[in-house]
Amino acid sequence: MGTHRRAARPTRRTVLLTLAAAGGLAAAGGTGIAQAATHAAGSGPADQPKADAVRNEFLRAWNGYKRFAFGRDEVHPVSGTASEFFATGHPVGLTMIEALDTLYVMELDSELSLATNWIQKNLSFDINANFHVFEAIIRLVGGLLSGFLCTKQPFLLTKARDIADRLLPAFTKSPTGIPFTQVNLRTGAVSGRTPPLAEVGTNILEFGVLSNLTGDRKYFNAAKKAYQATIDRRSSLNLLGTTIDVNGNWRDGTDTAPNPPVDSFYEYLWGGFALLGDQDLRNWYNMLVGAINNRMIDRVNGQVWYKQVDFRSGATVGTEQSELAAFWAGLLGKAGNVSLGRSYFNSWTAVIQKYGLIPDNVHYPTLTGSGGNALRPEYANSAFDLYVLTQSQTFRNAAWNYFRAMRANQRVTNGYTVVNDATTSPMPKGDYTPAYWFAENMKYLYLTFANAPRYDYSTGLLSTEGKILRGAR
Ligand code: DMJ
Repeated sequence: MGTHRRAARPTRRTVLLTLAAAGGLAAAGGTGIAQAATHAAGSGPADQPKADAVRNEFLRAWNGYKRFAFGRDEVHPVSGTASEFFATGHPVGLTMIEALDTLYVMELDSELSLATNWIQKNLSFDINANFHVFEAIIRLVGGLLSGFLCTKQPFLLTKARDIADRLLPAFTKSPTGIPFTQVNLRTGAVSGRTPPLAEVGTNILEFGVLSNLTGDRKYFNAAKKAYQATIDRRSSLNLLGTTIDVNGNWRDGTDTAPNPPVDSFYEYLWGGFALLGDQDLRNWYNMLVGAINNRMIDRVNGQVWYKQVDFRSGATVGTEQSELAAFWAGLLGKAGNVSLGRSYFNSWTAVIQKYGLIPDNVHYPTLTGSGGNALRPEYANSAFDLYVLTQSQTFRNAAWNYFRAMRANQRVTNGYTVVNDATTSPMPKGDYTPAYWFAENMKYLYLTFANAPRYDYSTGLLSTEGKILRGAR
């Protein structure tokens, strides 16, 4: 294998996806999430110069990782140092695991071999340290699974199963099935009794795929039980709080969707239905997101935002939006409401037009941003989702503007870095490339422009961490 790159397939792989499966149930009322609609899912013809530009920048940063942090979790490209994400002193080569399927779709095959060889020879999860369950599932289980689905190398599945088995006590030791937040990978000791909702639900894709690949339902069953235990405790408005303890008691009274730390709880209801065909997940998505869209949408100056509400009374308690919520635009589209997804995407585009990069937080009534920019992928994620659904050049243009702003403000000699303040000019640079940048930002951008032959745009499905869980070819 080499880093030689085949020409992108000229043919457009387009199929009419009937999204009626998600449709009908919540269409009443205008703000329902699922409309009986069909959309052409495909890539459109490649925009090769832009795809190449993205791939070159990925490779430049990957070389920075190899130079300063090979075998470590994450790179600090300015100082030329490295650090661990999960546990100090216990590297798991996180950036390599996160990058596997990106290397695959970019056809960087010699780099992919380097990473898989390192994983085969060096990666062990027999670690006497607490690992964060949610992060380990989306990054490590998901990364190894997508690596397996791309390369078919069996040891990647073996290692995915190994870490999943070590994480499973977080679910099985809970009285309700709502997971503890931390597990000691060697001893199985659990800790952390109050997960936010994203940490409760963001596992059914990885665990569902693992169950399908191994024939053992215990992974999927644990994930679904956690969802069921939480959704059973919804309010009479069909809204949820933010944090719930392992005994099933709410620890706050605010529904903050689609912001973190609840964001991907909802993403995985739709994704779990789309990938695994589970009808309960579809019905839960429609019920909960229908209520969110009916009660929490706040239209300000023609823009769509989501206010925070008391989940029992529906009373407004906040008007903030996290940058991470930008993924919601694509989710709405995938689940059948392209029109609302487009509107919400436009709100985020207004933030980009004002600041260049999206700051961490936005006070949306005045469109005032605050904070840095952690090289996050959510806007590019939605641009990709909406582009695939519509093939509208609008979303390719938006993705290109996002890429150009990132290149202008966050590029350093050996890669890319977070910035500490995204509201000033120039933006003060930090010294850190999060591993998810290799998994998400650059994959979404590349797939948006490339018409990549190794990705099936008509059936593809990516996890919350940008892992290809269906559609590798
Ligand atoms: C990623 O780890 C995942 O997208 C997760 O769901 C939330 N945020 C980060 C990137 O911003």
